[in-house]
Amino acid sequence: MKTIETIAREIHNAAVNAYEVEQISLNQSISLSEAYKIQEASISHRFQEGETLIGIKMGFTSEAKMKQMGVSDMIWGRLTSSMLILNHGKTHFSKYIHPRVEPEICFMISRDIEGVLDENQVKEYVNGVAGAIEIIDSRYKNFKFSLEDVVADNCSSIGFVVGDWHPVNTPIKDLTIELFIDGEVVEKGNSNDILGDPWKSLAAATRLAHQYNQPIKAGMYVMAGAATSAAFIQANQVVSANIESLGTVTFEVSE
Ligand code: OOG
Ligand code: MG
Repeated sequence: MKTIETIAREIHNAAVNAYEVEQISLNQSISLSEAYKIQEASISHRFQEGETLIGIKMGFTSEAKMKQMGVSDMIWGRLTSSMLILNHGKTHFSKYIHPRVEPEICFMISRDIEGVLDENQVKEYVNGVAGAIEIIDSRYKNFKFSLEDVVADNCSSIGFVVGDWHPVNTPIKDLTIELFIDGEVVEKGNSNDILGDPWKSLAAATRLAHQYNQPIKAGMYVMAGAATSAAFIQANQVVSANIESLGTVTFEVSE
C-alpha cells in the first residue's frame, strides 16, 4: 500500500512532466476523502515550486460529462498559476499527455466567500462572467479512472482559457454553446446543461469548498464545468468556443 504522500508525489511528477501512470484504484482502494487529501498534497508540490492557487473548478456538473466519463458525482479541483492560458494565446502540445477540451463558463470572485451560498446569494460575490475553455489531461492511461482516481488527479486539470468578462447581471441561462476545432463544430450544447443553471455550479462550489476547508477568495476564477462532452486535440490545431452573448474564446495548440 502506498501512502498518500507517495501517490501525491507520483501524480504531481506525472502531471508536470506529462507522462501517464496506472490508475490508483487498480492497485489499492482509496476513499473519496483520501482522494481529496492526495489532490491537496499533490498540488502543494506545485506551490513549493512557486505556483499559486488562482481558482477552483467544478467537474461533472453536466449529464454529458458524467456519461462520457462513466461517473455520477460532482467533483472539484484546484486551478494554479501555470494553468491559465491567454485568450488568443498559444499552448504547446508537448506539455500534455492526451489532452481534451471542453466549453465552460467562468466566474470571477469579487469578495471572499466564507460559508455555503445558494445560486442567488453567490451573485453578490462575483464581478464578472465569461465564456471559457478547459483543457483536461488525465494522468491515467487511456483517460480512464474511478471517481476517487480523478479527484486524486486534481480532476484532470492542466489548463484553462477565459474570454472577455461581462457584468454579473449578464444572463447566462439558456445560452447556446459550441466548441470548434479548426473551425469545425465538434460539440454543441446549452448552458442549462450545467446543472440547469450555471449559477448552481458556483453555489455547489461554495458547498464543496466549505466541506474541504478551501477558502474561495476575491480574485479567484471558478470554472463551472463543461456543458458538453470533451474532444481530443492534437498539435497544430486552433480550438475555439462560442458561448452565445458571452462571445468567443480561442487558442492555438503548437508542437
Ligand atoms: C474530469 C474533469 C471533469 C468537467 O468540466 O466536467 C471536468 C475529466 O473529465 O477528466 O472538468
Ligand atoms: Mg471541466
